[in-house]
Amino acid sequence: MPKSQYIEPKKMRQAGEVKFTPIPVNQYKKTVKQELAAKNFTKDDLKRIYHDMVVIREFETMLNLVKTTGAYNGVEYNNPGPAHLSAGQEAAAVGMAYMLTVDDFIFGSHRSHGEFIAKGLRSIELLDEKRLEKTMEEFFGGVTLDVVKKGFKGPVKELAKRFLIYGLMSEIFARETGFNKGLGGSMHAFFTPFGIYPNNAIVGGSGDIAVGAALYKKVNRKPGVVVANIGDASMACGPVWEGLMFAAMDQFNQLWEGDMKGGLPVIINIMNNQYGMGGQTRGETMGYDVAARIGAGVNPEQMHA
Ligand SMILES: Cc1ncc(C[n+]2csc(CCOP(=O)(O)OP(=O)(O)O)c2C)c(N)n1
Ligand SMILES: [Mg+2]
Repeated sequence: MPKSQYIEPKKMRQAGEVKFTPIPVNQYKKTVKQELAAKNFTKDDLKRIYHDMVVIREFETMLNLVKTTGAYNGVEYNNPGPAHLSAGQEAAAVGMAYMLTVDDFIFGSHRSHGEFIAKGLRSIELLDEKRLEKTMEEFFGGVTLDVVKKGFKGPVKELAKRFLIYGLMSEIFARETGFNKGLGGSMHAFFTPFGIYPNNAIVGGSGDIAVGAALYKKVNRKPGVVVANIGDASMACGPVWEGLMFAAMDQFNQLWEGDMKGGLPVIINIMNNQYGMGGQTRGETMGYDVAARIGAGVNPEQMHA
């Protein structure tokens, strides 16, 4: 109990109102032409965005065909493991990763292949060739790299893309050459050299783990922010609320001192596809109407929602 924060009964019991400010929703309406004209993006930026979206879609199309037909492009394969796909959510994944650096961490859900690939491609874009080569060579003694470099002649960044896709695919297929030796699989894949922290089979599991990672970054003065990519239905989960409350604690602003003053570097990114497993969130299983409303009650900044 901080003695410096005296709670004055008279003031606390004064009549008043709790006020909320409007939360903007669906404000982004620009076209590709407008973005180019405003010079917010170059043609190459936009091509990269589209490229990364297509890579994600094709990767998951491959998984879907393997699951449903036992083959992809004439190669037969049987994958008895899970694969929760995110067709239609590619833009959300690429947009999430677009401005991030390698120092920024992402955590995912049971449906996070897209975010994994988007963050991986973004990191490959940012890292220089030497560091990419070193990362691939040193990863598990180069077992993953050995497979992808066989017969490949091309730039290091292209090799790194093959490494990313193969490492994730092998992981989903429970192979030893996967990023986590096949022990994590679709829902627990990670590759920390690119700032990709684990996906999570526990719905909302990343909603509090990411807050812990943000606290780690803060108290150790590490650069970067942490993103929790979680589904709309996870907003009903207790751990997510614990994470939200922890991230918004007043003490960060009121009691922490010097360069430690201020909130945690965390972004709660709700991948809102309007459904959970047992129903639709809006109008049925939740009362929030719009997910961004949840931030409104958490602190006076409304979690910057
Ligand atoms: C704690 C927990 N409860 C229930 C489940 C079963 N489950 C798997 S996915 C899912 C729905 C998740 O919905 P949402 O968070 O909106 O993600 P989406 O599937 O829409 O991407 C549920 C309930 C689980 N994995 N973990
Ligand atoms: Mg959902």
